[in-house]
Amino acid sequence: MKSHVTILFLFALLAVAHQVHAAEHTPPREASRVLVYSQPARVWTEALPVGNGRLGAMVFGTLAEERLQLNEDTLWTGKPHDYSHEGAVEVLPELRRLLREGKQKEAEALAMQRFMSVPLRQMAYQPLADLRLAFAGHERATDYARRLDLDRAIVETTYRVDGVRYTRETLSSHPHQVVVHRVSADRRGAVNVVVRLDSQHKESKTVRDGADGLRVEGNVQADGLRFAGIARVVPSGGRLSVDGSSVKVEGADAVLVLFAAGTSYRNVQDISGDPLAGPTSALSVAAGTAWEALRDAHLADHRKLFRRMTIDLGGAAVAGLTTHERLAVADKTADPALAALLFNFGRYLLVASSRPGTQPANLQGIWNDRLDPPWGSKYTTNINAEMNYWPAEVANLAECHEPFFTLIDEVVESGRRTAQVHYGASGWVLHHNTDLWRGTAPINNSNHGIWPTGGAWLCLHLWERWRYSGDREFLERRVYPILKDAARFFLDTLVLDEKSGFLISGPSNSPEHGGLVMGPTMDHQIIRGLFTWTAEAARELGVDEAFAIALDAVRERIAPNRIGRLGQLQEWMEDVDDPNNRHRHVSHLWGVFPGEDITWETPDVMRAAQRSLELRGDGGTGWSLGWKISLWARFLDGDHAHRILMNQLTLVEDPPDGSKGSGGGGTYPNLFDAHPPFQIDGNFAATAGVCEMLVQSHRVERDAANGDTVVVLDLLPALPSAWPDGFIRGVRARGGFELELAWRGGRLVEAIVHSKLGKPAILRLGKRIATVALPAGATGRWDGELTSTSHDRR
Ligand code: FUC
Repeated sequence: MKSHVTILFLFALLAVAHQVHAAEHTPPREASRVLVYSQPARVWTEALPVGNGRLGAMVFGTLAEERLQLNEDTLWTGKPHDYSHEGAVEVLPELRRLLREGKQKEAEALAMQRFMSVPLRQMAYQPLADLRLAFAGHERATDYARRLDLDRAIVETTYRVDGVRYTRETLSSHPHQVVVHRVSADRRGAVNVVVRLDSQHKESKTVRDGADGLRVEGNVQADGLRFAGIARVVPSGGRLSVDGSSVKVEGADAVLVLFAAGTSYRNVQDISGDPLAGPTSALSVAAGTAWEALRDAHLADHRKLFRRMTIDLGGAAVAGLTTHERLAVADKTADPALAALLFNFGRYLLVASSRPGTQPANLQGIWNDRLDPPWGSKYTTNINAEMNYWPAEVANLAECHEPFFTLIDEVVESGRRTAQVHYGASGWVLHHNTDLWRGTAPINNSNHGIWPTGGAWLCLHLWERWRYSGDREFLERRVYPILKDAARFFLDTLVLDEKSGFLISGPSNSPEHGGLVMGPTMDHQIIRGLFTWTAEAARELGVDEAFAIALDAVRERIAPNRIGRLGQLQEWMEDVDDPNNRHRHVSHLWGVFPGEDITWETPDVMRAAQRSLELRGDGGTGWSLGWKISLWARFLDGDHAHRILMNQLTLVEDPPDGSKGSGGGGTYPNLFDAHPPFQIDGNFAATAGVCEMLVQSHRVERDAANGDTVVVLDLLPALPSAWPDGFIRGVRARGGFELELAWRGGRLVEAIVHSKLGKPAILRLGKRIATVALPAGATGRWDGELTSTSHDRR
């Protein structure tokens, strides 16, 4: 072990297990947990999302007509398709030659003709249907309130009409696979409603379904996916009548509207499924289940995930303000609970958009109201799709990561073909985007679509799962084979740069900046990472020693990070960074976060990376801001990270005319991240960023004698002065740890460490360290006083 000034020790093992367990059942305070509004949604980005991973609804809470805008996560344009461009590999040497000769435009033009995906664009995620519930006369409502309690995952709208108090509740049930909308009143027989169901798709039709339902069926395109949605109306008391297009309920005490949907998607290759099969069976169960039972099953299921973490960043002077109003004054009011609310909202969204067996969260999670959504609401892999999953392990929602692993399995298959057809290479490759059909070839434009390291970045997610879980079987079966083949692709495609003598990647680009080039810094960081993880995995599994040695050797020959004339980290091989450039992508800082190519072990490179970030400024699109939070956390500057988080909490509003707001990044009234337009990645990045500010676990100490590594649990590494008092519970750390930290006046007062795997670790607070040696399953507690400032550990 490296020698350290070990000031504290005393890591007492105490029987705190039951205490930790009891705490799991405490939801966070209301200001950090509940979104509150005093008006119905005027636009989609004011409506509130619910989701069960697969079925999403945006709830408007509108009075005369409630609208639930509905999605199902497998409804996309297109059909099974191989996007590779036959003969692409023939122009590869020419592309490299042109780029070496500085003929970028010629290279881009040639690539557009011969190297790009067929067709050039990938397919788009689609809306499915809308449920509309007409409440005659309710536009006269008073005492209106609308809320989303993140601990309940139920949108609730309450108001009075003519002295009657109405309550609407909407949830998307994972256990029952239905969206449930319940309307009740505090006077018997007061619920009157007309339910309609429609779809934006031209080729769709709504018909009566049995004695109490409506069914919409259609297809996205003639030879594409078919879909079906069924709404069943279950009144308590009153009269129900159905005609071809609506279900009418009069004089009921309460009404349940149950909605289920499906498509003909079976898997990437097969769209011959029966869209009605899933919804029919889900509804046959749900329609016979009482509201209370549906609700309670939903609450139990949701809370099992959501309550694994609690955060408190301090109080708020916001009593009586709506969430919309809190956002509007966020720059003038100390409201740390708003940051905690955004943190919790990110966890809520991951639970709602990504569950085992569903599609992974796309650019909009699962919520999309447009036939032509921004960027197709696809999976952009040069930052956005990965960002969606940044919180998955650290914020204790590991099972929500699984759909992303399945996507990786699928792009490995299509990516093998792209590797062969476009590069004549073994292994697999994914460029900067994929879709439901798992396209892997370069899309859109050669000036940014040809970026071969998307797949390698996905490998980091598999690797992180292993580091957090220590699941050796997962490493052996799922992680290693995929990493190995990703690495083989780069062994085959790295080329020698005569000028520098290093191996470089290319043709490629530094996403999405500067056009087609050879050797962008980001590629080299990712490939070095991939080779490191792959070699480490091989050694852990005791296989392929020669391959691991080869990876180590090649890794040393890849172009290193370079410091340029401005003291910056160079984004490219040449020192051409423009100090006035504020581009949203900070690709060359991948090595700082989420990668670990650059750490404080090499302070000069770390400082250069920080200089690059300073030059790019504190603005950006939603996701760009989200990224900068974690970057500043890794630079150990909590106040700067907090400043960026506050920039993200800038209110952005869509105009009521249906157009989309523009400008810098921020947050919509419903807390959705504003690129703008809405893009969910920034929400997830904010959650991950807060974790990174409070705990970091990417560093290891190496035992000089035997080479064993020990994880360093860095406590409050970037605590901002704006959060002097608080606690976080349930945050995970690499090496199989779960932590609970409490701090007061900016000083850590208690650290509770739960070890799942019984691995050793070093607790680190500033320059002080303590050794953790807990057996698997044990919990230890340190309650002395520790001081943390964000700079003293460099
Ligand atoms: C990348 C980004 C854009 C946007 C898109 C979905 O292309 O550069 O800002 O987030 O993905």
